[in-house]
Amino acid sequence: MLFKIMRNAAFGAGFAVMSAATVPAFAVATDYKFEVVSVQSAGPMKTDVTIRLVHVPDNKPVPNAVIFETHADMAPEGMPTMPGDVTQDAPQLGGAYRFQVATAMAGGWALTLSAKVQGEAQTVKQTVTFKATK
Ligand SMILES: [Cu+2]
Repeated sequence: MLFKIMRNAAFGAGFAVMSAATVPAFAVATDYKFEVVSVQSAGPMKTDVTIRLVHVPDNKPVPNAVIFETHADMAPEGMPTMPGDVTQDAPQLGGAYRFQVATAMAGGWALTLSAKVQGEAQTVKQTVTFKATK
C-alpha cells in the first residue's frame, strides 16, 4: 500500500503537465500480473506455456483480456537475441491463456506479453520466465 502511494506521488510529480483526463486514477497496469500456471514439452523444440492474468488487488483471474503482442527469447540464458516464435491457442476456461513457443534450445526462456484488459486504459506488458526441457 505504501509502495502504491509513493508510486502515485512520483507519477504525479513527473507528469504534472499532463491533464487529469489522460491519467485515469482508478487503475494502473501494475494492478495486473501474469503468472505461469504450467510448462509442458509439446515435442522436440516446442513448449506449451499456460499463463494466468491476475488482478492483484483481489487476486482474481482476468478471463477476457486480449493479448495482442507476444515475444519470446533466451534472455535468461544470456541470449536475448535468440527468439522463439509464439503461437497463441484459443482462450482457456478460468482466465488462462496458452501459448506454444518454438524453443530451439533447452534452458531458460523469457515470454513477454502485452494485453488489453476490458475497462483499463493502460496496456499490461510483462515478462515471465520458464524452462524449456527440450
Ligand atoms: Cu539459446
